[in-house]
Amino acid sequence: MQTTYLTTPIYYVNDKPHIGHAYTSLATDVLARWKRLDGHEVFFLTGTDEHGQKVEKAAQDAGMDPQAFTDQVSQSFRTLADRMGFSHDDFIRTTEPRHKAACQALWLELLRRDEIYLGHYEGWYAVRDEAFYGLDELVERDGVKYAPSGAPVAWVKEPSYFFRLSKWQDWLLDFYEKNPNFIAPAARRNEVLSFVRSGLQDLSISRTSFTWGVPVPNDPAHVMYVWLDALTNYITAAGYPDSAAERWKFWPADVHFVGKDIVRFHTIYWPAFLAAAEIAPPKRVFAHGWWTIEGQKMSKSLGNAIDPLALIEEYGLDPLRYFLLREVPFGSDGDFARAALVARNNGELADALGNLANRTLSLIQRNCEGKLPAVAERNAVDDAFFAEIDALPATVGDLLAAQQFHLALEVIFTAVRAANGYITVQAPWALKKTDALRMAVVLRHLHSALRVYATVLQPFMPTTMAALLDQLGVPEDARQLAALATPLPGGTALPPPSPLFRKIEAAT
Ligand code: ME8
Repeated sequence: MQTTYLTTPIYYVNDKPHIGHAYTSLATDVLARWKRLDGHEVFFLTGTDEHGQKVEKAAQDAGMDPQAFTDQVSQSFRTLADRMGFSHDDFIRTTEPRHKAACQALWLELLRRDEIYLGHYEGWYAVRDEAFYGLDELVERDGVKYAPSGAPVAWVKEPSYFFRLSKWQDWLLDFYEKNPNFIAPAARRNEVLSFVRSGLQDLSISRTSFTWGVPVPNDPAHVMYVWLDALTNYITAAGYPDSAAERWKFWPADVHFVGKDIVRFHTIYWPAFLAAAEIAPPKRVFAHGWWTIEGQKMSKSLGNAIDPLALIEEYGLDPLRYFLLREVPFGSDGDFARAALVARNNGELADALGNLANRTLSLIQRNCEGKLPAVAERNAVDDAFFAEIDALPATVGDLLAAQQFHLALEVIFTAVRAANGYITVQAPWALKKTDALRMAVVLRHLHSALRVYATVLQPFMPTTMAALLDQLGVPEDARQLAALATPLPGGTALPPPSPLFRKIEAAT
């Protein structure tokens, strides 16, 4: 069986989750579900990043012990994953013993290969990003220096172990060249290339001014730099350092989904650490864009961070999942506006898809005694209608393989609109008296089309599409992509339809 390994970033537990975190994991979930539908054995990993200065400080601010604090905040990410319907196979926490063991094993391997040396770090550090910056990257306002992310930086001076990153510069450039799909989208790839070409310096990979981290083996005055610790999670979960582990077959990861803020860590440091330990690098890193809220940056100080749980409560889970991936091209920045969610829900889900299903299934109830008409021949008009539908699974598969979620939804809904055109022109309600045979054929064709839409939309809207497939009479073991090749037998009894989506009143 083909394997697929997909990951989300592991999220910092300094604060509770918001819509940005839900977004990255949602995209990963949709691809994981699609691959399973396509017969792959999937390993989908998510989790929380619990060490480092930023989390330690958040625990102090909350007046809590860091472990108790991370236990609590990590749980809120787990709750989010459950409420968003994510289908992850593992939820990793970096404070778990398995992860500490993997980090220490990787460290010792790098040390053994002379990829690490002890030195002294002096430079700029942003706790908010947990990142080191060169002076040339900073801007100064009112006497404070800021990183490009907007995070303030502070001068750090402490003994530190270094990773020989500079040594891997040429290897990295060669790797990017040979693997043009490693970094997507192209704009991000170009940024990384120019950063690496401008020259890499060795990377500080331990800290001594605080203790909340994985202790460096044989030198416990140092804790590992949180990004070395965090990135290692992707191999911890696959069983590292045990290459005989059951899950090691999933490595290298097929796609690491990340936001554009953390591209450098995933596409420079991570493949370099792995190459230095002679571990295969991941196949692809996709960096999506940034959500703003009603035109404003989401921030703690503005207090406008959107709680996904409240949105689920307000609009329902599947309309939210649909909207997030439909509204904005995956890779671009986007704005979260409630009016846009309402418009997509009402126009595309309730009107185009919901009404099509309801009209078709109601006619089958009323005019065909609730039984699915037999498989029928296609005439020329039907052939034209089905050309697009027959190609849909392959087209959607190609678009999802390129992480083009919005385009996948666009082609599916173009096909749904074509079916609305077909039902209007064929007017099966009028055929009842004039040509009952053709009426049955048209309804059967519409049913077949709906089965395709529901099947390919399952990864995006699992609950609602399960309900639609129930209404279409598709047995649970016939919901894979491959099952589309086998038509349902004519005469299958269909339950009376009920509405799939509700229209949302726009706020005035
Ligand atoms: O960076 N729009 O964790 P983090 C879109 N622990 N996506 C957003 C977003 C927004 N406004 N805000 C956050 C870390 N995200 C590290 C990762 S991985 C080995 C370690 C998403 O809690 C986006 O995916 O700051 C971003 O990369 C991630 O949350 C950052 O989460």
